Amino acid sequence: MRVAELNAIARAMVAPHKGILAADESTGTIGKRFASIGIENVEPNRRAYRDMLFGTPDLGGHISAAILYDETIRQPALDGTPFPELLTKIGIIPGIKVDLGAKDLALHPGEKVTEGLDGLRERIAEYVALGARFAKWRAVITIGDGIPSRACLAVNAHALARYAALCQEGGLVPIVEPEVLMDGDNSIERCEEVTEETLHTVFDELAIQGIALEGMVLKPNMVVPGKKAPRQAGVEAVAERTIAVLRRCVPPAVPGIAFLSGGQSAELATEHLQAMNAVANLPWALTFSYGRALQDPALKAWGGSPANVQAGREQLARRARNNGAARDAAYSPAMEAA
Ligand code: 5MM
Repeated sequence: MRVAELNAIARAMVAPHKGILAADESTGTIGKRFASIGIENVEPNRRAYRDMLFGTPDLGGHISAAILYDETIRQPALDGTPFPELLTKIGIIPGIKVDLGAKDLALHPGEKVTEGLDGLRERIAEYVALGARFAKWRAVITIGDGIPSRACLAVNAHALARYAALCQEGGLVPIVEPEVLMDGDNSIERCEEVTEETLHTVFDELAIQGIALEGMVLKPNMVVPGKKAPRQAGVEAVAERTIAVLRRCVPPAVPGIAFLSGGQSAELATEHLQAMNAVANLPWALTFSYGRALQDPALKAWGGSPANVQAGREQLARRARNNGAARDAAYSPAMEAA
């Protein structure tokens, strides 16, 4: 596929008023989400849950694209329409998580490397035939004593770039997701340092492997202190440090940056996005590609019961609307009451 076509898809993924719904939880991860509301992790429940999400009226008004998991891209909605077809009909671009998860990195205790490159060319061809227009691969970087190591950054950046090359060759826009986790007790300064080194390493490797930056979307973490850090940071500090790091590392040829939420509360993730978009003259579109921060309120309201489908959809619609406003720097917390 030509770079112009990849670029058109990437720009549509980060279009004004809109962002990306990350609904690509693997079977293990969705099991943890379901456990939090006491429902069983079986195929009919996963199908009913994704049907609840994707059936939200007017979802395409604020959701540009949805990331699916292998099971979901092959699954029909409750009315029998395959999920990718249902999404396309309502103006949402279907995409697919193609990594096979983060595994322990040999000789580097406490660190991970994401696997899934073997056979990826063939899997991409199959996903294109199933309707996918973009893909996602997530690398996980942990902050701790003496980590991340250079080895961890190098292997994860290399894998991200090889994945991105296979995607572009096969006609999919790669979402490149190097996630610096926010689980520890580190300071915001340390997160800034590690995020900067991670992004530099990733963009070096993307350049080495010939990736067309115009045909990709970056999905980074925001620069935040670890969840267990004694000193938390205000919204403005997070926005300033995140923008500063992105300006140092991300070439303006990249059409858009779609943040992960990483465990932030739903409303805080929206406030952070708003504060970043309030900064003038950014060289890229800045939007959301949230999983938990879009889905958690809907998951809780739904609770696994068909009687609560509408309640769940109302919660997802609210998060999509408010994050869509933050994408345009038009959000205020007062909108939560509306
Ligand atoms: C939706 O969650 C994805 C989970 O994938 P695994 O099942 O492989 O762990 C995850 O990659 C997600 O797309 C991003 O981390 C963004 O989600 P959050 O919840 O951090 O916004």
